[in-house]
Parts: sequence; structure tokens; C-alpha cells
Amino acid sequence: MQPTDRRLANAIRALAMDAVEAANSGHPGMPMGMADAATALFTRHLKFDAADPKWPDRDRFILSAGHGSMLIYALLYLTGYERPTLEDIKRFRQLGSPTAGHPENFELPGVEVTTGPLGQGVAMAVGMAIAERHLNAVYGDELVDHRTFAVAGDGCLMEGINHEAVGLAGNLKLGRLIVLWDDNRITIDGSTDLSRNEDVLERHRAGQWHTCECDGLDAADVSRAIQEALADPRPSLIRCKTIIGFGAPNKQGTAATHGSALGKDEVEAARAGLGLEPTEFSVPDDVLTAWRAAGKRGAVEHALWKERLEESGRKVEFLSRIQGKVGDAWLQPYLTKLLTDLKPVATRKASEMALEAINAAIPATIGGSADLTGSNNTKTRALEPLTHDNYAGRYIYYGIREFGMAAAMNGMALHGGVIPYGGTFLVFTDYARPAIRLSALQRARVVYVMTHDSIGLGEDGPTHQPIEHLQSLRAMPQLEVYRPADAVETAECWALALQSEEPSVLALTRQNLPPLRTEAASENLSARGAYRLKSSENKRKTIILATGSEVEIALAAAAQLERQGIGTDVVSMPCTQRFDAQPRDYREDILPDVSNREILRVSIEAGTTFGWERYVGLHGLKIGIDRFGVSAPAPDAYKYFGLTPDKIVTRITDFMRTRGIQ
Ligand SMILES: Cc1ncc(C[n+]2csc(CCOP(=O)(O)OP(=O)(O)O)c2C)c(N)n1
Ligand SMILES: [Mg+2]
Repeated sequence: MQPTDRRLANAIRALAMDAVEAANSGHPGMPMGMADAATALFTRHLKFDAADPKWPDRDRFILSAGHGSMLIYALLYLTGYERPTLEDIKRFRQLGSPTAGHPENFELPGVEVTTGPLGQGVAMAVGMAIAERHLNAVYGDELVDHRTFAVAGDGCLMEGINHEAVGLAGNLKLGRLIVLWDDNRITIDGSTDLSRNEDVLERHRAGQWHTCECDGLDAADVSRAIQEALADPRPSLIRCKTIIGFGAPNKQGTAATHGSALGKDEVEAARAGLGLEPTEFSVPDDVLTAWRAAGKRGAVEHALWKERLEESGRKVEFLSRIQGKVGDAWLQPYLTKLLTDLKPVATRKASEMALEAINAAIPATIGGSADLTGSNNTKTRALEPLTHDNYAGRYIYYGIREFGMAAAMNGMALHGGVIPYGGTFLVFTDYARPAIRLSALQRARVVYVMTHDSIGLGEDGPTHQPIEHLQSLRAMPQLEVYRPADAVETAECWALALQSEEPSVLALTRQNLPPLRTEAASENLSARGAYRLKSSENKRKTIILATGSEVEIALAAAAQLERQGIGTDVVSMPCTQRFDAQPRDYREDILPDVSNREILRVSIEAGTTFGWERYVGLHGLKIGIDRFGVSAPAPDAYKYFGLTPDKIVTRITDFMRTRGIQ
């Protein structure tokens, strides 16, 4: 006899309680409250095949309320994924176990995205749903026809990013996106009455979503609501009325179950009340069998899909698209053409020029901007807008939603089959930063096209002029920050960003820059992160390191220094992280390990000098801007901050004199 839904759900409850108890850390309340809803979704609706977590046409499931990670670990184990094993679950939250505190996409196939920072899961689900509709438009129902389900808590729906996600999904009419809201009316501080009185459903309806409600503790009723959501052409929010920690007789319904072990006595009482096995981590045979059968539900559909793939005639193309490998065959022809027609150009414009070649050569790219298309130069001529009536389009008008855009791009990148890039002003990486951090943590290949990268943007003034941004982004692990100095470097940096498995930020100028690299190179020089653009003519006394727009200034200063007999190298440093990863020999060739008295190292960047001692040493000269900017035309702002060749030459020679450097 098939076990009841409640018994299936109770297996989730048991594993969640026991794992949190064993770790003496974690969140039992959420998985216990949503166990019935998850049972309905995984045993009746979700299209997946536990034997192949990477099946491209699987439905995507995102646990946005990532603190409830035991919910997804229990589901993956019960339905028969290879990992986590029961042993993994026993080692919940322990060093080296894939059952990390919060779900991490790089630990377990089946965990589609990394969640924990509340709200971002739903926003990434929006991106997944966009990628699905786009690929459906490109490859048809035979190959791409799936849905995106997310489970969100009160926190996910309170976070500001939810507003952006709801707006994007509503406008794009992402009808295949279904969010199940764990409406337990509890957060860490206690009742949601303490902090919320909005009508959450009404807010979603205002964003053109479909909404419905169900008893989240009744799998059949949840299933009914899911059916309703599936039938509606709009994105759906299902309000699942639940009780946090359901089954813990004394603590359920209270914040006490949110984020700590229930305690031995309460677990025993819950076991008795729910009719669970008396021993820890045990799942009755008939229950496990039923769950394992649910894990195979999709096998037939999967097999049929494989047949369709074989017959489609597009198998190779489709699979390579999903794998996401891209070449840089576009680069050399582009550079060859570029070098025949050199003229001053802003690197944001150079980025657009490179994108013309990239978008023609790589159909997986999907561009966009947070309402600064004309400024970020992200839309190339052939790209049509991706809209609800043309999902085949490759350009997204994200609206003024930097955080929503970045999170959606994470979802798109992790869905696979598309390579998202999106723009805003570099200063507004602050608005997107929590999602940029998740791009990095998740190793999502997202390219951030961040223009207006310094005081060089001019009149918009200090609110718009990045100061600390470049260095703070460089401080982020697994994120490559590029600041190219001219059109050639811009193309090189684009090539590197596309071939990376990590996210990249391209910091690009508003103002025109002269061509600095005027001859063909035998390799991508930016790949080294830093390279000698000009070698000293006189005996080398100084090495100037500069990035982006300041390389031009460094070269002009170097020419003056040479005239004074001071041999000067100029090193262009488009990517500090790449330079750091070079072999020692290379790094020492560029920056010889000698004292600043012998060869003075100087850095020039129109931003904070914080951190540049890393390259110029404690006794080097750091030239930059350690205050907020000014509203003025760019040349005046540069003059005001002393970022001109004359001023820099004076600073270098003064510095040498006062330090007794000959
Ligand atoms: C952006 C962010 N802020 C704060 C937290 C810390 N935090 C984790 S869970 C939680 C409460 C969430 O409440 P709810 O979503 O209702 O979850 P429930 O208590 O119902 O499981 C908070 C504040 C977080 N994970 N992410
Ligand atoms: Mg809650």
C-alpha cells in the first residue's frame, strides 16, 4: 500500500530534526513546516530524474529560504540522488560535507543555486525562468519545456529585491515561474506582525502575478493550488499557510523552531506525536521505497526527451550550448580590423564594438542594462529586445533594478545555455553587490558591464563617481575585475571574461581614450593581468603602474620623465587578480624585487589608493583620489585631483628627491 502523503512528509521532518540535532546547529522549523508542500511538489509535479541531475530539460527547484537547507537535502536523499547520502546528512554542516549550512550549487548536483541571502533565490528563479523561455523560443518545445519552482519564506518576500523580481517577472509574463510562499507568520524576531502588515498577495497581483492560497500542511490541497498555478499564464505566488516547526508539540508555531536544535526531549515528543521511527535518521522502508519511486517518475519523460534530442538534428549544437564552452575566434579578425582604423574611443564604446563581433559569433549571449542602455553601450544593432511576446530576443530592458538584474543574470547563467551580460554605472555595483557576491561564490559566468568608471564621468559629480568601487570589487574572491586602457585591451578583456568560469566586471570609461596598443600582438596581453606597455629608454628609475584611463596619463608622464633622463617603465594593469596568478618569474620581470630606492614604483588610478601598496610597496608612491569626487567637466576634475602628466611628473620627481632616490 502506498504510504500517505503525511508519512512521506514526516520522513523530511525526521531527517531535518535529527540532522540539526546532530549538528546542534541549523534550522528545523522551515523544513518541518513545508514538508507537506514539498512532498506534493516532488511526488506529483516537479519534472526531474534523480539519476541525472543535469538533464537540461528538468524543472528547476530553488529553495530561496536557504536556511531551510535540510528540506532540500532530505528531498535529494529521499528521491535517490547520488548525494547526499545518509552519511552526508548525518554530517550536516560539518567541514567537508556537501550538506553545508546553506545549499550550495557547487556542492551538490540538484542544488541549482546557492541560497541563504534571503530574497535572492526568488530573483535567481526569475532568471532561470527567463533562460527557459528564451531557449524554448530558440529550440522549441521538443528540447526545452520546463518550469521553475521556488520556495520562499517571509524573509524572501520582505527583502527589497523581491519588489524587483516581482516586477521583472510580471512584465515578462513568466508564467512558468511558480513561487510557493511558506506563510508561517514567523521570522527570527517573532511574529511577522512585528514588522509587516502589507498584503503580500495583493502586492504580487499589482505586479501582474497570479496568486492563490492553500493549506500548506495538506499535500492534496497544495497540489490543487499548484494545478491552478500551472494553468495560469502569469507567474504565480502560492500562499501555503503553514506552521513553523510543525510536529514539535511544544515549540511549533514559534520562532524557537526557526534556527536552533529542538532539544532531545522535544525531538522525542515530536517522534511520538508524528508516529516516526524511534531511532535517529531512520526512514521506514515503505516510505523510502515510495520516495525512490518519486525520484524515478521523470525517467520516462527523460528517455523520450533524449529520443527527441537524437531526432532533432541539433543535438551537437544544443549540448555544446548547454555546456557553455565558447571560443574566441571572433577576437583576431576583430582586432585586425580595429588596428586598421584606430581612433580615440571611450572604452564603453569599444565594448560595444567588441560586442558587435561577440554577439554575432556567440548566440548564447543575452545583453541588458538597468535602464542605461545608451550609456552602457550594451545593445548591439542586431539584438532584439527579449519581451513577453518575443522571448527569442537577446536584449533585456531590466528597468532600474540593478540588484534584480544581477540576481536574474545569476539565475540565467546557472540555468545554462545562455551567457548573460548587463550594464549599469560602476558606482551602482553597490546596488547589485549582494548578487555580484553570489555570482562569485557560485562561479556564475556573468559579465558586468560597468561604465562611467571614475571621476572621468564628469558633471554628474560625487554621487556618480566611483572611488572605492574598483578596489572593493577586487577584494572579492572569484571575481575578475577588468579595467582596460583602450579599445584593444577592451576586446582582450571581453574575450577573457567570456572564457572564464567566473564572473567578471568590466570597468569602462565614459570619456574617450586614445589608442595605446597600435600594433598586433602575438597573444592576448591582458591575459597576464599586467604587462609592460612601454620600456624605459634611460636607465630605469621608476615603474608606473596604471589602469584604464590613467594609462594614457602614465605614458605622457613617462615621456616627460625620459626627457629628464629618468628611465620609466609603464605597466598597464587591466586585471590585478590575473597578474597575481602569474608565475613568480613573470611578476618579478614586471615588478623587480628591488627596493624603492633603486627603482621607484608608482601607481596611478583615479580612485582610492587603498591597497595599491600591494604593488608599489609601503615606500612607493600611490597616486589616486582618497575622497569623494567633484561635479565638473572631466578634464577639470582630472586637473583638480592632480591627475595630469605635469602634476604627476612633479610628484614623482619631488618624491624621488625627498627620499634621496637618485
Ligand atoms: C539578506 C538576509 N538577511 C538576513 C538573514 C538572516 N536570516 C536568516 S533566516 C531569517 C528569518 C527569515 O524568516 P522567514 O523567511 O520567515 O523564515 P522562517 O523563520 O519562517 O523559517 C533571517 C533574518 C539572511 N539569511 N539573509
Ligand atoms: Mg517565516
